[in-house]
Amino acid sequence: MEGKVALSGAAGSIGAVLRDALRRRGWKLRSADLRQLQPRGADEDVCHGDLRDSNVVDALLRDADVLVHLAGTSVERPLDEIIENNLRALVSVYEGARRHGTRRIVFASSNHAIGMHPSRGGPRLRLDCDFRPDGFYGLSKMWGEGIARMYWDKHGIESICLRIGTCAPRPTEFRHLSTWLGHDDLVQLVECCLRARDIGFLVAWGVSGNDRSYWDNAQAARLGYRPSQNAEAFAAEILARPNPLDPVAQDYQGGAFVTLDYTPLEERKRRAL
Ligand code: 15L
Repeated sequence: MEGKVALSGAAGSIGAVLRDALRRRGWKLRSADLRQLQPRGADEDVCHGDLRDSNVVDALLRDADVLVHLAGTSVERPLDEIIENNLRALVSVYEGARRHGTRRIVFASSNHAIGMHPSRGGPRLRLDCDFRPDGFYGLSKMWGEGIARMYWDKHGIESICLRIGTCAPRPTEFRHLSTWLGHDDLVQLVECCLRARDIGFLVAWGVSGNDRSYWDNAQAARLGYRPSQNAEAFAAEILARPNPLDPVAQDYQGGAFVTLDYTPLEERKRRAL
């Protein structure tokens, strides 16, 4: 699978890392974002616009073997915005993949699809754990993984759903000791997703080799991803600082997303009286 790679959301924080790194590694890119981009060389062409529009999707997917789909709302937002950007736009993208015979979509899912799992006391979560979304954003990633599954089963479009943790140059707080995905590992993981053969449908955790990881990637071994980064290297400095999360957020894997629009236990008890 060495043809052109379409990259949606190329101007976002993860997109910007991949855009440079994939080109440096010899991939030919079509980079897209809502905003107009300038091509960075002969190995890249660009397009822009709203992916709910099928003409924009056509421009994105024409002659592309594989799409790395990062576009969409990436934080908790009002439901209508999530529905438009993450639900409707994703159907539009997969319908485009049918029109263009796109072989594979690498879909940026998120740990927030499982964010209500407790952060302490259990074994690492396997990829077949229950969905426990921590908000509308997390719910939209369940939808995304569901769409990916359906378009493989019904239309033969391959997907790899990456449940990304905290993708950042370095971990900066206690939760990140578990959730961090370093940039080198991000690039390695995405290249594995581009190169792996006969994947069909697969879900993988987007996480570095953190000693304190919440997640177990054993079921995604056939991707060949071997993380080289470990948040533990930053543990001493992080542990010397206070944990910025409130006590409830500390109890759940989704961290601060959990306590947005959250009913505290005391209030639930009062209601039950
Ligand atoms: C995500 O899915 C978000 O896009 C990002 O903003 C971070 O909050 C990250 O998860 C995380 O959980 O740290």
